[in-house]
This record gives sequence, C-alpha cells and structure tokens, in this order.
Amino acid sequence: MGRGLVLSALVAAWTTSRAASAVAAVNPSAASTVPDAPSSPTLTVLSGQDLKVDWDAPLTDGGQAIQSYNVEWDTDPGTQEVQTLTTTTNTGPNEVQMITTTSVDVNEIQLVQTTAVELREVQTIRTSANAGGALGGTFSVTLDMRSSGGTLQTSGEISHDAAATGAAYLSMKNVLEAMTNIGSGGIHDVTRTVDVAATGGYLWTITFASPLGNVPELKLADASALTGTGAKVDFNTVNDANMLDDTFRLSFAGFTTAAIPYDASVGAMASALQNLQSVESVDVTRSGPDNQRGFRWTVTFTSELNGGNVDQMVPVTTDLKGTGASAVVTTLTDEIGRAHV
Ligand SMILES: [Ca+2]
Ligand SMILES: [Ca+2]
Repeated sequence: MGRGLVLSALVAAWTTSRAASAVAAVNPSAASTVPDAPSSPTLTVLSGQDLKVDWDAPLTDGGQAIQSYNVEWDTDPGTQEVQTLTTTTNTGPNEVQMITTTSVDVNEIQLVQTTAVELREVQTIRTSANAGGALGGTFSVTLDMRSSGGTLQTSGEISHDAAATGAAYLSMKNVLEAMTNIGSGGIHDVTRTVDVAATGGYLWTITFASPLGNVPELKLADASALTGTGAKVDFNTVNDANMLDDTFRLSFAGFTTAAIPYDASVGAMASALQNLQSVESVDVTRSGPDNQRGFRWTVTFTSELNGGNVDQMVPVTTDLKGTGASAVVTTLTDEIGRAHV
C-alpha cells in the first residue's frame, strides 16, 4: 500500500442509477434486484505493501447470489483515499459501494543511543617501610568528590594489616564504604596481597562500583598512627572508570550536523538537527546518563518537510571518546505508526 495510512473506514453505497441518495437506505422498489450494501468494513495495515480489507456480506442479496466485489484504492498520501467496492449479481444493475479511508498523521520517531564498555575504576593502596622496619598501627585516607558535585570525606582508621573484605569497620572494603561519598555498595571489590613480607607491607587493589563514575584518586589523610621506620602509604590509579566524552555527529538525508556534545541537552540536540537543510523541526526527549555517561535521545520528526517515512539518521562517532564508545540509531515508529522496537 506504500504510503496509504489506513486507520478508519466508512462505507457508503449507491446504485448505478441512484448514486447520490443511497448512503444508508435501501430503495424498497429495488430490493428485488439490488443487493444491500456490504457492511462493517475494516481496514488493516499488514505491511508497507499490504492492506487487508474485511467486510460483512450484504444482509440481502436482492434475490441473486453475489458473485464478486470490486475493491479499489488510491496511493496518494496526505489526502483521503477513496476506495470503491462493487457488488454484482447475475442480473440487474451493479451496486457500487464506497469506502473512504483517512490517514492519521503519525510522525516518525527515531532513537539515538550512546554507549561505552563498562570498565570500573581501579586504584591501589600500598604500605611500606624501610628495610628492617616493621609496620604497625593505622592510617586513614580521603576521597574528594567535589569536582563531580560530591563531598570531601575522610575514612575511619585502617589497620596496617586490614583484611580486604568482611569485618565491619575493620576491613578495607567496609571502612571505605562507611565513607558517605562512597556508601554501601560503592566498592565493587577489594583484594589484598603481601607486598614486602619482611616489613609487613601490603598492597590493596580497590575496584569501585560503576555508578561512582571516574573516581578521583584516594589520598592520605593521616599516617601519624602508622608505626615502623620509614612507614608510608602510596596511592595509584590502575585505570579510570570508562566514561563517554567529547562529541559525535548525526547525518540525515545528505547533511551532517555540527559536533553534538556527548551529554547534549534536548535543546542542543534539537538545534543541531534543525540546523540541517534536510530537517525542519524535531521534538527531542532525553534519558540518562548511564554509568558510562551514555544517553538516549528520542527524536520525533514533526514537520511536513519530514512527513512520511524518513531516512534513518546515521551516527558519526569519530570524535566520541571512551573505550567501546558507540552511537546507534534505531527507528521506534515509522510514518504509519508501526512499532519497531
Ligand atoms: Ca579515576
Ligand atoms: Ca523511516
């Protein structure tokens, strides 16, 4: 059916000799030769090429078996389609019946989604002392999340030989999760290995949970209670949490947008698209971010310029930063309102 947008139907009927007047009534004088109108027509879109028409047979056939119906349709979009059903009998005049279908203007909706691979933040804490020293006592650390809108917090005391996990308020994992800017569940895992057995030095490897994002490196708060000659604590970032960053572009119908920030607001996304010669107007909504700062933008093509079935946007991710960074476009509903996902 191409662009036939068939969402409602109407049946009218007339005879070849009484075309103007027989929408609802049967002419009693013709009842013996003219069948009633078919009734209850329904139209169903089966696919982009197929339209299904159902109707009920006439209540009376005028005394002769109905041999056929004739169905016509019109592909002209944007206007009402006029379709005709013609019933014939062996004798007498043909009855011509009309079905009018109307299209509801359904705007195409496409989804733009950015994603990246989940790679968690991993940091280490290492204690050490001079040769011949013997580590003992405790130390504490700080985490400054203020650059991402959080707070600066200092941990409770961490034993020089703190277990990796378990032991509430004693293990490394539990002491760190007791910090309010990390919180319960904020540490994915901690492992501990003996670094220098002779001095009692340990290496804790701390994996942060993804929702914390790219965590600043832990710092020493206080090592004054850490004993042992030359006792010290070192911090290192093994890898930062994977985060989307920078920009991407969208191509549509022969034109490509300027750079779109990875976290573009709905207004910025709409402006980038509406600046294209191939786009007149769009409505944009946004959800996210996910743990890698990925977002989902839904773009609805609202103008007549982009009426009907429009091209799917194509992402250009050359400048989108982040391990496994990608942008994908899918069509949610096309011009006749078919759901795709
Ligand atoms: Ca980091
Ligand atoms: Ca489309």
